[in-house]
Amino acid sequence: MAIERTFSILKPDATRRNLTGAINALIEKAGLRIVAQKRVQMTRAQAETFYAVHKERPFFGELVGTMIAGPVVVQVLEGEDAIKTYRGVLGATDPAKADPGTIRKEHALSVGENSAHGSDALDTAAIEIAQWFSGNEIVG
Ligand code: DAT
Ligand code: MG
Repeated sequence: MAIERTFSILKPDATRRNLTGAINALIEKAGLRIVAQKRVQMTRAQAETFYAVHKERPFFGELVGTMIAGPVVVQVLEGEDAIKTYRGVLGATDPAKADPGTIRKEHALSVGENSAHGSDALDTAAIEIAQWFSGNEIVG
């Protein structure tokens, strides 16, 4: 295992319900350090680029609409095995299938409004971090 960085988004359903602190507490409890964080309103173009891998999926329009429905908090998380660790903290994509104690089990509303995003691999994490943060905004 190694110290990694992963990219996280606290989605509009989380900011709308004032849950960013509760989610950050779960992130920090898992040993991940929030080394960059900012609140932004995604544009439609930014959301479409971010989720381009899903553009042929039937839920793509709903997904983009959900991501721009309100502000998000974009983050870089650092720690041991951060990508896998954070996917574990997130829980399954569908909150009904997520384990107790995970962000999605405790806070998500539905598959579409599932409160947070986490990168799925080292290469996608690097791409996603670079999309949202310049190097000097990340302070480890
Ligand atoms: P994850 O966010 O767990 O990596 P994913 O990459 O498969 O999941 O999908 C990206 C997001 O798209 C997911 O967080 C919520 C949305 N999504 C996925 N499957 C969906 C579905 N069947 N209906 C509606 N939204 C869906
Ligand atoms: Mg994904």
